[in-house]
Amino acid sequence: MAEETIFSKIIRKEIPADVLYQDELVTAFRDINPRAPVHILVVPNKLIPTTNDVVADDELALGRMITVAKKLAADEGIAEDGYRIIMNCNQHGGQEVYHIHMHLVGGRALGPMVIG
Ligand code: DGP
Repeated sequence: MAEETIFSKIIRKEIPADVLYQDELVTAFRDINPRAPVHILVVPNKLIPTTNDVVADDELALGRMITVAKKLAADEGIAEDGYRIIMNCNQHGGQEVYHIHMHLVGGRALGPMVIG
């Protein structure tokens, strides 16, 4: 059984967060440390620690994450100019919170993808 992270508490509304969207599969909230004018995290409600742990049964939630990101990009007014979607995995991917999440980042020109 994977260990819960702060994101499970946000999903259950046990700690505050700027939640923009929630349904039976996913939750979206603003990143506490935004790297751009728009920086939203879209997470599955189910605890999946990393993308290595994804199974076929998760495909509905993972697809929902994309459609919710698309909706939020439109709501935030960044759809036309564009944005970036990022998922980090494990140490080399720079993952800090072990509950998979999609970063939706935009609101300025982000430049080429940097691999540091
Ligand atoms: P990653 O490096 O991909 O695991 O990104 C984790 C992100 O989670 C990071 O951008 C900061 C954000 N984050 C961490 N703790 C909290 C929190 O308690 N609330 C919110 N809203 N965001 C958090």
